Amino acid sequence: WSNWKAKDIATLMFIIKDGKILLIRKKRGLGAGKINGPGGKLDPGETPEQCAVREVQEELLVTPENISYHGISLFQFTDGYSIHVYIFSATDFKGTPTETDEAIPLWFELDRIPYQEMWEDDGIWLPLVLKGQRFHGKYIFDGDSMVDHELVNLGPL
Ligand code: 6OG
Repeated sequence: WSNWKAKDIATLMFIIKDGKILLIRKKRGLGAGKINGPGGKLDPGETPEQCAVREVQEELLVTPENISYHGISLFQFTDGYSIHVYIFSATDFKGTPTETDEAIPLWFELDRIPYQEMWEDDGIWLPLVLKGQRFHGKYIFDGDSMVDHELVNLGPL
């Protein structure tokens, strides 16, 4: 992984408020059909946090507030594709989560997160987001299947 460089850089944002987490059913792009956090690829000149906010605005028409940075997840697919994802959470937001061309908003109780409808890696690191931890993870995927992973917990935010 030392000379590894991702093809794409992207973000994920998890809004967690009143004991619930705001997820999306993704309508297009990588992982279409799955449940995930809102997020997407970095635009030129944008910081990861700016991208994370913009993507939630575009996908759900809400603006996350009181944002924390949790760390990165690196994904290598066996077909050669790779993506570096910066992960954020927020404890508040402005606006009303609204369906768009890209996503359907879904709220879940924190003990009912639908891991079976999410990317396989989420079950490994999303619990650390909920616990307010920082972390770095690396994951190898063959299509939709995770074939290897390494996760380092870096402690509290
Ligand atoms: P767009 O195609 O929407 O950007 N993403 C992943 N998220 C999780 N939880 N696990 C993965 O494991 C992922 N691979 C990609 C990052 C892609 C979006 O999909 C996320 C971005 O938010 C393989 O522009």
